[in-house]
Amino acid sequence: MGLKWWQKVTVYQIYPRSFKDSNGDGIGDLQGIISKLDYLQELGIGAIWLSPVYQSPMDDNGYDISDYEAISELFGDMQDMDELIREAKKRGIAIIMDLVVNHTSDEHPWFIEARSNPESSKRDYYIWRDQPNELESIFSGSAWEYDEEAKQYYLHFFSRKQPDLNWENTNLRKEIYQMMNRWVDKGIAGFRMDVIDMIGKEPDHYIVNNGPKLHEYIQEMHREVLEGRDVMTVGETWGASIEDGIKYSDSARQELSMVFQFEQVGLQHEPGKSKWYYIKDVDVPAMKEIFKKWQTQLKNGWNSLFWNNHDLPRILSIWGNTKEYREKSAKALAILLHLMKGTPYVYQGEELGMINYPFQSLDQIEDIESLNFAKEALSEGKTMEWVMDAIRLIGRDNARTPMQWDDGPMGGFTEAPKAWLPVHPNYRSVNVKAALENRLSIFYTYQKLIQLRKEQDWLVYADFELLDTEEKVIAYRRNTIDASYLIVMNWSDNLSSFTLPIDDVDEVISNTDVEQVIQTKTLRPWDAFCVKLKS
Ligand code: TEU
Ligand code: CA
Repeated sequence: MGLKWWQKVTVYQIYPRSFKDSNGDGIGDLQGIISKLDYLQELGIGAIWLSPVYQSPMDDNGYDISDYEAISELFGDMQDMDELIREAKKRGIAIIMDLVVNHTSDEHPWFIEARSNPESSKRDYYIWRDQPNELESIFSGSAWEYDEEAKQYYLHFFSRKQPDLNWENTNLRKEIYQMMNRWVDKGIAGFRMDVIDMIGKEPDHYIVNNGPKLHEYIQEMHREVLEGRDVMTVGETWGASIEDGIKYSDSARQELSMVFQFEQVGLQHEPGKSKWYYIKDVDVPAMKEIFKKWQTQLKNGWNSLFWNNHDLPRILSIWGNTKEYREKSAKALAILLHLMKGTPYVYQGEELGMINYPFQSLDQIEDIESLNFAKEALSEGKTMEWVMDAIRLIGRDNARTPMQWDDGPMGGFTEAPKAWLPVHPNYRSVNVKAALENRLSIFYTYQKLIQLRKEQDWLVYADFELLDTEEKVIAYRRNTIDASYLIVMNWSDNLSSFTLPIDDVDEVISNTDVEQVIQTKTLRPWDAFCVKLKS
């Protein structure tokens, strides 16, 4: 099998609200993104995953869509969108749209018609019951909402303004595929599919993810939209096991290019509990096992590689070091991840080493998931301190504070005196302008990793072999028939011992003095490197 274009690119995720504001309303927009395409080209990325820019009442920042084929006026219009696709293409950057088809907004015309008329053909596009069961919403509370107009309960796994779609309905599926086709015709290069593992749900049987018809629907989508088109698709699949990963991404099965699996993210919370019961200390041995599994057992499937997205805490704040080793730990985590097998993703600001925001009180919080959680937790007797601690570490707004462009007012994000979320106070030193001026910045480590991905095919092909090392050290080899690469990282603020198998090596990338590691057989805090082993 020949290489696919999406096996050699790095994807950059943009959260449009927070990337760059062009018109001074404190909210990022499409023209803002267009104005920064040269920057992204310099970073070297091959695709942008654009979080939703569709028309939306913005109850969940655009993941509640009221028109799949219109652009929210907050972000611009369809002309701006066409311009973005065109301008990105000129710079060798493909646009991947976020596809949110597990649910719509309650303001989508389908839902408006469905709730108002039981006879309408749209009624069955959603999931109605006379009585609710015990299913809970991921955003707290019951998953069922009584609708006065419909005189029935409808299902919503996210906010009550995000009614779930009923994928059992053939016409609904057809409408979705037609909409997707029109987007591909427009020149986009693929889709990131929001909670796609939920579309096969069977609410009466408490089946939410991985329902019995899930893969049937995805194969149908493949036939109706993706077949014969050179697009890339990535499914968001929180609970995917390795077997599920193979089902989705083995190309012979004609489903998706790859999925986001979240097993490593699971190490951030106590097993079996909600994400708000966090574990800050990283379990490095468990992490090694998860990497080993996904790197070696996916057979003909394909991985995605990521630390961050718009739902997760900034990686340095939970698993790196935000103080004396901020830059070094950022580079270490990047080197560790990007040299594995799979398509790497960079979330905006990750290439600068952005960190969580020091939120002080609930009135600084915008995210509906955090606000609903706070309300529920406080009503159950939890203290405000406990709630704020959890939000500060795990809350989604941490990933959503404005991108830091320079050391001017508002970090260069907006001309407005205030943005929709506050700018992180570290913007004076952590910003794009400063990063570009410093050859040793985190930015250039990412630039080099992205370049390697484009140039060196072993990153795609080579086998993965986990090495047996000290607890806090992760080391793996990538082996081809005629070459072997060694990647090492010390996930620690302390020294760790490590002996290279041979001392005649060629350095590929590092954040340290590899010669010194060889001589002292010691890794200093957050040391990371890749070397080609000679002979
Ligand atoms: O996220 C799916 C999802 O399950 C998240 O809500 C996740 O559990 C949580 O945010 C972890 O922090 C997708 C989108 O990525 C998210 O932004 C949306 O809010 C959600 O779907 C609904 O569309
Ligand atoms: Ca704006």
